[in-house]
Amino acid sequence: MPRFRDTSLQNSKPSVDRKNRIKEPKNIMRTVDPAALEILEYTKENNIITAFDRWSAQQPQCAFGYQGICCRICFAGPCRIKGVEGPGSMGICGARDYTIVARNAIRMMAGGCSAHSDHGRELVEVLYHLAEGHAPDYEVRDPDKLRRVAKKIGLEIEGKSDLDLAKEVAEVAFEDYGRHTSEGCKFLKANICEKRIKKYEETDTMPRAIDREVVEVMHRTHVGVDADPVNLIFGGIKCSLADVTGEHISTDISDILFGTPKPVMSEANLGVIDPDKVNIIVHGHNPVLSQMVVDTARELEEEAKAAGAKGIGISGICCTGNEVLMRNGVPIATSYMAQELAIATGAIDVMVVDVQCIMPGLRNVCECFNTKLVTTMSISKIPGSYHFSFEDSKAKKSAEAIIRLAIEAYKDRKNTGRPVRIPQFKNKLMAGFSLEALLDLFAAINPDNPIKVLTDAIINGEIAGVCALAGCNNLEAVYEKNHTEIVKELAKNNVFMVGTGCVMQAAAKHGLLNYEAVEKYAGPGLKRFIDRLYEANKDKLSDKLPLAFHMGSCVDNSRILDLWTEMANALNVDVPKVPFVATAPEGMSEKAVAIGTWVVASGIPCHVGAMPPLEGSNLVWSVVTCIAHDVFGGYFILETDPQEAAKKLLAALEYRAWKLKVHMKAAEEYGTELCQAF
Ligand code: BF8
Ligand code: SF4
Repeated sequence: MPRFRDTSLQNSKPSVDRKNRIKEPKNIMRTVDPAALEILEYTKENNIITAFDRWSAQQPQCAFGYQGICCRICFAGPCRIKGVEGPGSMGICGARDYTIVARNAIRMMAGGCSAHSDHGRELVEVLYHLAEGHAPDYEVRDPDKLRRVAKKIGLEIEGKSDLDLAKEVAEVAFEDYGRHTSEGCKFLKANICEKRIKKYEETDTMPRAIDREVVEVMHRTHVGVDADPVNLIFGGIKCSLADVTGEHISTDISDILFGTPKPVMSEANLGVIDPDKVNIIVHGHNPVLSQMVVDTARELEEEAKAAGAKGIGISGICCTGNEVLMRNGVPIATSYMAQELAIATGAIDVMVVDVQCIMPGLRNVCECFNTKLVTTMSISKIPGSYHFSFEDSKAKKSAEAIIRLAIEAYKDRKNTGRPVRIPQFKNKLMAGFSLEALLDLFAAINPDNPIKVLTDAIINGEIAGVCALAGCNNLEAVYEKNHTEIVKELAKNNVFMVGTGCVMQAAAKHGLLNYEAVEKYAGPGLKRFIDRLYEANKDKLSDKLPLAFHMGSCVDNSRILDLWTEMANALNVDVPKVPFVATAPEGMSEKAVAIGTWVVASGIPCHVGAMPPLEGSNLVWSVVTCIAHDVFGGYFILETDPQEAAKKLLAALEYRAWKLKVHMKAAEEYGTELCQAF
């Protein structure tokens, strides 16, 4: 770990111990979101069970599982680590706490990698089928991005048609899933700096192929294979770097097929729902589905009006919501933890879902309100819901059928006079900041070297550094409390923030993604920086810039990796020297575990605000919070208190900015190379 000015922050342990972490477990009103609170009052009165009730019913949760020392890898178990000595200190096979914790953790990484990468594979397949003429409803909407991506991964682009190039890009991507040699994944190597490539090669963490690394994790964690916690964790890192490869493929191909996001205005929270429209919520992750629903809805608007509705109202939840927000300005209904509460407004006609973060509990709530729940992917079905198979060869037809189902459900809702209750809370937001869009803003100030606008602002002390906001909701933290408190605290301390996923939906819902938030919360340096960016770009922006910059869905964390890579290259250092931190204030999913791990392996301090199951092994704990820094330059900050977390993030930024400036000054004064130590 680096040495901070405030030595009290040096402690790698969280400020609150396990027993005191959860306050009032029987109170289900665990949120600071006023819209969610209003609906929770209603669900409570009417005995409608949601995640908030189920979380409370699960308390207290099993302490073995919570700490990661329950092993169910073979059915001689389950085994639990019951003490520090004797036979009870090991599983039946002799696995120690450190083996069990490390094995469980890297299996989570493999789960995350599988989810992100299979999402990416769907996109590669659409691109490939499009090039082959078998996906007629899709097109290359951003041919410039296609050429940029092709060039980056080493393809010759001159004289080739879009479709020919699309096919070649898809083939390279397919190869990244199943290569048999060990030269490393192309979509990873093309997007990281030379020094990181060397680091991963030296530490044997360069992924060979995405599928292979997932399989290897499953193999090495099988009963009686890898028992060495450090070796296991390095295997997990390799798999997590395969995860970011899959994420990068997802982002690049989504941009090629659906367009690279540009700044766009919208709104967020349940108040965006208009009861007089045919209301469809798109939920899940894959834009292959949601973008088609959005495009098709525009064409069927008249049918909805003929049914007596004002039109078709689409809103989003989770990352597919972020995808269509970024490219079309589709409003955000809410985020992961409140997905059932959106249904409990009574105003939703169809919720259409694809994959990931879709609660099975939705089905019962839909039943109460006659909302049609539509699954679309063969690997993701929910008993009792409708299933409309979504294949890229007939994507538009499926989208039309889903929208017509919603129109029928709307008529039914109006005929039965079903009451609706829509909390009147929503906030204006600006999103759409792909890396291209961000660099475009910087280019208005420095056209020759746009990224220098950001790095200079750090070097001259105007801003403290950059923080990436990412991740989920977890009721261990009060819903959206960690998110909002951390954003406000970092803003006050002049941190430039970018972000993805449910944390950005929280920020949007709470009015933190607009200029009013800059006026209210930004420290003087950050405000000056954001104002300057706006002044230079005001001709092309429809509003002033926001407090934090929404970069998209969770796979779009790849855009954030590109941002720190640009910064590292501009500063002529490796990533661990860049004043950049990350936080998942309410992390929850396996995907978040994989992301956090590649963030750390990239050389970035990464805070997680809900406790991952690691506390059962001091050894593993010290590897991820301390030793990781020595090897990769990044490390985990595991801290459940949002104010303490903000202090630790700020300390990490202060340390990095200070050290970078000292080294830059020394290099200048003595005419030496810039010191690369971190
Ligand atoms: O991929 S932030 S709860 S929606 S896992 Fe899920 Fe977490 Fe939300 Fe998006 Ni990401
Ligand atoms: Fe128990 Fe070992 Fe089987 Fe795990 S792998 S359940 S520790 S016997």
